[in-house]
Amino acid sequence: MTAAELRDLAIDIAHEAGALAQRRRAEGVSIAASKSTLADIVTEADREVEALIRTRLDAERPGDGFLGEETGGGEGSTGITWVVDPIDGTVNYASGIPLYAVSIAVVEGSSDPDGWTALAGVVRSPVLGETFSAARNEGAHLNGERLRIAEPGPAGALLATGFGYDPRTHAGDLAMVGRVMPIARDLRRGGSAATDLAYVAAGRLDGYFERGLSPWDFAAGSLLVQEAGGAFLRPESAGVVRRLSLAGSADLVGELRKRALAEG
Ligand code: LIP
Repeated sequence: MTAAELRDLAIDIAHEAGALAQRRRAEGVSIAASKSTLADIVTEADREVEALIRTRLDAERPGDGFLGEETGGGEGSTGITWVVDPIDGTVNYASGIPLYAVSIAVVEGSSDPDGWTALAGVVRSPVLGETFSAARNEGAHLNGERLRIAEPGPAGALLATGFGYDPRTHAGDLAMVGRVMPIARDLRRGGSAATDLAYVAAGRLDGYFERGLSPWDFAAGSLLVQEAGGAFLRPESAGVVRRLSLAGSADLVGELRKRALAEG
């Protein structure tokens, strides 16, 4: 399968998965458990949506690897791995905030972000009816319209960020925000990294920065940004806990890197 064919399969699966998430939302959300901290919840729907995606892939791409937020996974025999966040923005989802998305990426070479090559990515926002998609060297699109990142205007960069589920990390992240704000026009905290990255690709946001993302949070969004002419960077070495993720134009990412990593 070509990258474009893998993208189209991911789009089809993400649409079905998004519809299921929306149905379960309408029926009422039940919290299944807390994970790393009390705030880090998983709903029954997260698990059910991931199971649906996995079942589709087992049938249509037997032999491929899988790495999902809820069930983990492993590498397959084909060298291709699907990296899946069934509902990115779970707290939004559980709270009735419509900013959540199904994120599906297809990578080759490794299931480790430092070693993989992303081939295709889809971020499906079911409530807003938006499908952000990209295939390697084929560009990024929103519902078929080609996407291009934006450059910050004279008022500064419109940025998004996020905070982890461990309250002990909040002071450090807020200090980082303080170092970055001098170049910002304003800040958004949307609650879904995949959606934030899709909005950077679409030129709705100029840039994004956050510590501590998991591979499934950025796998699809990072390719969207790159295929829309932007840069996605995780500047620190693999051993750093809660690594920093940056997205935007190459110049903005350079400025974000300098400020975010400056001794605070
Ligand atoms: C969330 C990210 C968000 C981040 C949260 C969490 P989840 O992913 O999308 O940007 O701030 O801490 O990681 O848990 O909803 O899949």
